[in-house]
Amino acid sequence: MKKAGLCLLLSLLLLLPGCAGRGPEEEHLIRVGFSQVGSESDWRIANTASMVAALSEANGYELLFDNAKQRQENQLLAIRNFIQQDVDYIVLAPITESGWDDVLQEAKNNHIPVIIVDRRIDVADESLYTSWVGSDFLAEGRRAVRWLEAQLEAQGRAEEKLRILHIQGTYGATAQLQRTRALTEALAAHPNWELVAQLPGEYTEAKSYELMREFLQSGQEIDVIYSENDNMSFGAVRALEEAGIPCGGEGEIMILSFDAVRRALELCRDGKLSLCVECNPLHGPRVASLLQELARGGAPAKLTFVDELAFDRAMLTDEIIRDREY
Ligand code: GZL
Ligand code: ZN
Repeated sequence: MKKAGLCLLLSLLLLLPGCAGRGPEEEHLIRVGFSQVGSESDWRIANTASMVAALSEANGYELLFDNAKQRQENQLLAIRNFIQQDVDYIVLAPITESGWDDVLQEAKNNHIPVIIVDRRIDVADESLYTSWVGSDFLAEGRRAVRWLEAQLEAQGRAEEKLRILHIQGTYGATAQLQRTRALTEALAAHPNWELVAQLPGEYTEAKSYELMREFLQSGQEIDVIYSENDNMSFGAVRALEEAGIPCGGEGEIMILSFDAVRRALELCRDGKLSLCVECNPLHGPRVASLLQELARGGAPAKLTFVDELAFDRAMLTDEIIRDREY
């Protein structure tokens, strides 16, 4: 091949995307595209902070971050953008379980491994993602039900009628599907438990407050609120207080809440919430170790579940609350 042609070929190679325009020191950064659901809750804010801190340049990453503002179409756009930018890895926190097959097939066609965090995805081909890390949401729901059964037993109310208001998270999110399933199982097991209403709170304080105010105008009596995240519980507490209806005390409405963010633990310690079921958002370090293993050519576990607890007032101290990371 003529010398000129060789130079031309070499100069073209240098223009390939992914290598051009980056200094030598940047070349060794692992480029990660992270598509986040939104910023709908304290949990989500803590999850984002954990991911951003772990995938820092100091730790060897170039992080491309996208906040989808709770809209799946924004996540699909973000993933296609990451593919265009030829990232090394894609991390997806999916808003709902369905709708990911096509875009993840495009990532696979471009040899970009995908890690799923938090909620699950329901795809025909499980090879479309390399690993998932998150919570066992069904176990979280069953933890709440077991606690409630024990409380009712202790109060001699196990056979009494129990009127339950169910505030649900974003429909189709794994946390919603599985926390709801735990309550559905419990309702089937306890004929004296009655589901009074289900409110679509979308995991936000504002939506839950609005729906709770409307519900309270119906005058329907309730004994328990099963609220699928803390921010929706905050909205419900605000509406109850405005209506002059007490909660958390002896014989008052019991609120069972999920996430156990600091504000919720404080409300629990102060007697407003009855149970806080932990859902750990600190997935950053776990995702970073999965990426490191992939970068070394390793084969990380397909599923990694995080360990979680539940807190009631009897367990909570100022020290526990102070030492919490979120
Ligand atoms: C659970 C996560 C849920 C939280 C909510 O892992 O998907 O989404 O429970 C958040 O606070 O909005
Ligand atoms: Zn390069």
